[in-house]
Amino acid sequence: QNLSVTDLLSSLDISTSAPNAGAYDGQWFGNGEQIQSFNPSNGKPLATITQASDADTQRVLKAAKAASKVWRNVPAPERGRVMRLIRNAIDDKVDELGMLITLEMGKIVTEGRGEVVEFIDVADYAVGLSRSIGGTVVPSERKKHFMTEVCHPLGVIGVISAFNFPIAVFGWNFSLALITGNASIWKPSETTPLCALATTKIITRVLEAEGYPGALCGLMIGGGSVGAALVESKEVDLVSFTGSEARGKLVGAECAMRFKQSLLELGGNNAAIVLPDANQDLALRSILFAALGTAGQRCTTTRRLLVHSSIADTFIASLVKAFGSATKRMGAPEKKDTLIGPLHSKLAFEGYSNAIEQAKKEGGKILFGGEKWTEVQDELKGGNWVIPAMIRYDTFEGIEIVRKETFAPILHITTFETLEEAIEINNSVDQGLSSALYTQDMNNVFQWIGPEGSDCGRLLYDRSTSGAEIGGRFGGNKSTGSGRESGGDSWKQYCRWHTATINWSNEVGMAQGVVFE
Ligand code: UN1
Repeated sequence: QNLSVTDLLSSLDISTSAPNAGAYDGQWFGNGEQIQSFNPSNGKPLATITQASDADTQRVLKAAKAASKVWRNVPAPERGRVMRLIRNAIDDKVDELGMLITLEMGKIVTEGRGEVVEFIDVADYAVGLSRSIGGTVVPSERKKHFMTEVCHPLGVIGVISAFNFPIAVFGWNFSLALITGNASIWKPSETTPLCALATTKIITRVLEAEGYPGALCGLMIGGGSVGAALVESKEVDLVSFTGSEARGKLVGAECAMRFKQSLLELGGNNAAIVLPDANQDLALRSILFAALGTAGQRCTTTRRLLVHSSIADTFIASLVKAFGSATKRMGAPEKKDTLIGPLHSKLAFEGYSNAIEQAKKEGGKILFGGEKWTEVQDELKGGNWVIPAMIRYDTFEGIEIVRKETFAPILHITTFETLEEAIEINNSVDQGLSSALYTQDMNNVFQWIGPEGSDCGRLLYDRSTSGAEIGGRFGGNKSTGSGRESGGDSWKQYCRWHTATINWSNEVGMAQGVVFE
C-alpha cells in the first residue's frame, strides 16, 4: 500500500519510462499504435503500451494454434500441475495485482484484491477438474459393445474481456481452457491493458519455466480490429466475449456464420425484490453493496429495486440514508476507508448523465444523487466522479430507461403488490443475468426458483445480485447471452465432444433391430 505507482508497476514488470509491448506470442513485441492507460480517479496516465498491429495479431494467432497442438497431448493431470504453479504465482502477487486493478480500473482495494482471489479460486477449481474431467460410459444396447463420451480440446480460445473485471473474467476462461488442453488468446479492454500485461507476464513465466510454450497464453492489446481478428480467424475455435449487448450480438452472429462456438456474457438489468416479511436490515445492507459496489459497474449490479408497497416508504427512506453514508466515503479507491470509487471512463460518465436526464423526462423522481460530484478533492479533479442515484417511479410500465443497462450507479425503484407481479416485472426486460428475492417465507423462495419464477441465469435469495462465487456456473439468459463460465460444468464448453462406440464382438449387430443382410 505504501508503494509508489512506479514501484508497484515495476514490481509487476511494467515500465513507466518506455512503451510496453502489447503483444505476446512467446515473445513480447508490438508494432501498432501507442496508447496510454489512465488512472480513472485522477485522469493521470499510468503507462504507455504499443498495441498489436494487424500483422501482429496474425503472429499471435499462429503461435497459439501451434502451442495448442503441443498442449493437447499433455495429460490433463500434468496440465493441472502447471495450473497449480500458475495459481501460486498469481497468489504471490495477489496484493500487487489487486492494487493494479484499483489503479487502472478504479475499484476499491478490497474489491480489486477480491477479483484476483476470484482468479485463484477458479484456478484451484481447475486444478481439481484436471483429475476428474471426462465423459461418461453409456450402456450400449448391443452385446459386446462399449460406448463412451470422449472429450478433447477445442484448440484456441479467444477471450475478449471488459474493463470492469480486468483480470478475473480472463482467469475464469484461461483456467478452464488450460486444463481442458487449449491455448488462449486474450484481447483485454483497451482501457485496462496493464492488468492484462501484468497477468500475462506472471502466467507465461511459469509456462516457460516448465518447458511449455508461452503462446498457450497469447495476448493482443488493441481495439476493435484486434477483436475482429480473433472473431474472424480460422485459428480460433471458441470466442468468450464479455461486453455490451450491441457488440455481443455482432460477435455471436459472426461466430455463428463461421460455425465457431461463442460464450456471451452481455448486459445485466438485475432486479432485487423486497417482500413485506423480509429481514429488512439484511436486505438493506445486501442491496447497498449490490447497487454501489464497483460504483455500479458490475454486470451483476442491482439496477432495479422492487419494494412491496406496504413497506416501501420506510424501506426506501432507510436506503436513502444508507446511500448518504456510503457516499460520504466516496474518494480515491486506493484509500482504505473508501467505499465508492470513480466511474471508469468519460464514456461511463456520459452514460450516467444521459440516463439521469432521460429518467427525469420519463417522470422519475430523484431521491438521491443524480449529479456530478463537485466537492471532489483537488488531486481527484481529473477523475470521472458522479454521485450515485436513486430514482423512484410510480410504475416501471412504459418507462424506457429502466429497460436498458446503464453501466453506472443508478438504482431505479418502484413498488408492487404481489410476488407474481414482482416476478413479472423482474422478467419483463430483455436481459436475464441476475435477480434477488428478500423474504422469510420458504414458499416464496421456491416460487422464485421454480418454473414460473425468475428467468435469470442467477437466482439469489437473501443475497446480493452481485458477488457470485466461482463454484456455480456463471452467465445469463435472453439478451444477456448464452453459455456459462467459471464453475459447474462450464468446462465442457471448452471441449469438442465425441461418442465412441467400440464393437468387441465378431458380429455386425445393428441398433434398433435393423436387419441388413
Ligand atoms: C462481471 O461483472 O462481468 O458476481 C462479472 C460478480 C462477480 C463477477 C462479475 N463475481 O459480481
